[in-house]
Amino acid sequence: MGYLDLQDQKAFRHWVDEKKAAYERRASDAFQSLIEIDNDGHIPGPQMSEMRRQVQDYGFALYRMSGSIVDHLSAMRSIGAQVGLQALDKTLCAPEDRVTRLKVTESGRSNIYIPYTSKAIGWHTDGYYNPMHQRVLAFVLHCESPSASGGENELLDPEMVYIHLRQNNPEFIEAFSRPGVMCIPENIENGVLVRPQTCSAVFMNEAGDGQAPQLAMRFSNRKRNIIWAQDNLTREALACLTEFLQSDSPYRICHRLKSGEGLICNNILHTRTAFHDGPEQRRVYYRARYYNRIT
Ligand SMILES: O=C(O)CCC(=O)C(=O)O
Ligand SMILES: [Fe+2]
Repeated sequence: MGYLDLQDQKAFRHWVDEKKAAYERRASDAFQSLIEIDNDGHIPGPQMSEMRRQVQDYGFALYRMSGSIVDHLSAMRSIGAQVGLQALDKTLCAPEDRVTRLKVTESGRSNIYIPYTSKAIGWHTDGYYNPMHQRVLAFVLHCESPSASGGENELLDPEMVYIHLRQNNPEFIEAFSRPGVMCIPENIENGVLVRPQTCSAVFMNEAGDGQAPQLAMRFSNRKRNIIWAQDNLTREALACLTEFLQSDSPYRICHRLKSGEGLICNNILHTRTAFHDGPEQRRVYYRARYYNRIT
């Protein structure tokens, strides 16, 4: 039982009411849209409670470190550790470090991943191509230095997407809960298998036995390199989802991080707009991915 159970309409309706009430609180003047923390990343007690509350309500929280910051990287690691995030994702690009420095790569390589360019990135959750035993359930995105212009992030809580789809047609949830609904083909670079094919559901409940539901989502709106199940229900579910992502929903939050600001989240949907680096104003972000959630 619980609000992710399609049979339990009562729990679902109650949860929808709670989620909507949380967005009404967001609109009030008292709402802390940037939680102030110390310049070494330490999160004081009241701010910690607020951060956890916001992650519970919206899937994410934004923080701002006050004062001059000596070491952005260690501050960001400390932020993750304080909210209980431990297992850092080993990415293709930062195998030894597990925290990725995102900035425009100037080398002449033709197959640079989009995050290392100044291009826009469409709606996705992080690590949507990861094998099932390395599911990215949370990430921290921290800004050391913003671009000269552009490079905003839009954020959307997968729980609001789930609600929208279920209210349109509960069968969309069934379609998106099938473990093979979305497949990412293997990745071969220079003849070497870097990653095997991965198939998964879009919506997963990460809760252990007896725990409250914990919705996780895997998604990318890229057209290339994603093989969707070829049935009508999946096609309709995907159309409904895509339309929602393109619409002006009140649950989408847009923010451009300034130096010392960051996003901490349970791997919510996000985008990035294209940006321009100036000669003395280059965008430098850090990104850390985790296999556990903020609870
Ligand atoms: O650069 C950004 O703002 C976000 C990058 C991103 O979403 C990613 O690397 O997965
Ligand atoms: Fe991302």
